[in-house]
Amino acid sequence: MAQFQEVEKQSIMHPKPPGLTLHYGTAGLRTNAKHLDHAMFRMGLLATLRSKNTKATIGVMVTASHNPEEDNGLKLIDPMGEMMAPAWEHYATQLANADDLLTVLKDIIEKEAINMSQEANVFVGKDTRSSSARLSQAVLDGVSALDGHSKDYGLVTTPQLHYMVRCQNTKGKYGEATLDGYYSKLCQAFIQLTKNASNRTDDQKLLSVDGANGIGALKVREMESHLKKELQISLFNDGSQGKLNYQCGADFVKVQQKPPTGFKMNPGERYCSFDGDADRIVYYYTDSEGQFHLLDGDKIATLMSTFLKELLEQAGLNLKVAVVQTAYANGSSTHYLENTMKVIVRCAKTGVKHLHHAAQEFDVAVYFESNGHGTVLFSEAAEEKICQLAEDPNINDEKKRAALLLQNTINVINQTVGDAISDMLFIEAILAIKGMSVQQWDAVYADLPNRQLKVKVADRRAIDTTDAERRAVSPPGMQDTVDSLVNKYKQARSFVRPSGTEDIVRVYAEADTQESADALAHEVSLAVYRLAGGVGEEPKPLH
Ligand code: 16G
Ligand code: ZN
Repeated sequence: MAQFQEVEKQSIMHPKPPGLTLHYGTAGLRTNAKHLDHAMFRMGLLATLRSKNTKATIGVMVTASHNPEEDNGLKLIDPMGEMMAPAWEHYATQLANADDLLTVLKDIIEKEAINMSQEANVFVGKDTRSSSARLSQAVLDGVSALDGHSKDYGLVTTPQLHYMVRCQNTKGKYGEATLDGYYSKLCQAFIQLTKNASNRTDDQKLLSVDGANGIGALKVREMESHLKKELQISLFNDGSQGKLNYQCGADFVKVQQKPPTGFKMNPGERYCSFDGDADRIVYYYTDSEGQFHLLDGDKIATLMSTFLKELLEQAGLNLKVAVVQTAYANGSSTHYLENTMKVIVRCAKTGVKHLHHAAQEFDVAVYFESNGHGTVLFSEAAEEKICQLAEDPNINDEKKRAALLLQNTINVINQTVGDAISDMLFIEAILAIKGMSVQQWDAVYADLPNRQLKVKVADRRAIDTTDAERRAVSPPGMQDTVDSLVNKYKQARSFVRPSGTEDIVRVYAEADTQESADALAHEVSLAVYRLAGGVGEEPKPLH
């Protein structure tokens, strides 16, 4: 076939470096940008096949999120704006590593019974990395080699591209597949929501945003005029001087538990940080003693789910709210949600696709990883009930207000994936409506002190887990040891899991004091080292 000849010809321009193996994992493909050209071309081919296979538009986002500027990567986006189906992740890995490209390509076509005369459409976007322009061109080359149509959105955040894909495939029902459409939908909903905040002062309209020197900063700037001064953003780490993700951004703030560099914090004021592709957000402030307070994904999920539950009750709608977390969620947040808020809490495996999937089972579900990636999903039936109620002329004022707030909430949220911009607008609207300060939000519950450690082992697959990664089933004796160590401390919890992104085992521990959490984390690390084949020096105590 002429198509395959074209692929063969073009692939010569995108040679695979010998001996390189890549893996399409939870975060897509990710490595040093020098090694990615061939993989990008090939993922252009794969996206075209996926488009023919689903008879819908597929997205390809070129980004390495919170990784350093030298890295790059790619994520494929399925028709409803969600992450690509797991079966195809396997094809992505095979194709990226194939020495005989055509054989693997034909194999996928045969296995999925793809009709090669079916039209294909692929949306492509990229972040601000210096390598992104060249690499997204390689994706576009891949699409055209298989006669696919492509639309290059250029510089966009990851969630913006997810949004475009969903808009395109739902024929405008979700919104218009343009940046202007995205800003208009979200900002109009935000302005409608904040109209309900009667005593909002000018001070409460101010927010400082750390753009991680990345794409999020550019896009916040682009959005500003749509906000009509209802939110006044002071942007720092906007990319004009600093390096992408370097000592700034959501990942830095969460992992280091300290403010980003690049500005001075004023006590009591509200700050937030995006990550390098703006699909994560965390909030923070310092108190009058200079103490740093972080409001992570768990605090965000609590704020959002509480707001939604209250509104649904006021609206008299019998819809269940659930929160989906991972094992990393602070025990205090889970306790508060289950016992005080009385919402359903589910624990999913680490990785956005697992949370998203678990959230799809409920009427209204808030999902968040502690690291700040998350969003809210409404089932189709829930959306319909809310819209019907909002249009019902025979309801009282309280119900009407709640129904309209819920309707605007649906519109401010990007349901395809965690979106720092959309999450920020929703959080700001909730704080405004509730007249809540960041300190009051923080005081809803107190985080249990916790510690995360890494252990190097010969083969991290020696650790196998169950129960959403909360219990180890191998190596033998591992879980019993963890259990007996946990029993020594108060309010303690600990688990171990192999990392999906690094060649290490991760250890998490929490307890009533920082000393206890640190000691427990160290003792569990030692157990991993001894039972799961640790390499290098034995883990040392933290104090
Ligand atoms: C990936 C995941 C992120 C998860 C992290 C865990 C996506 C898009 N990203 O970055 O959600 O928190 O991996 O890394 O799913 P780990 O397995 O090394 O702990
Ligand atoms: Zn990201």
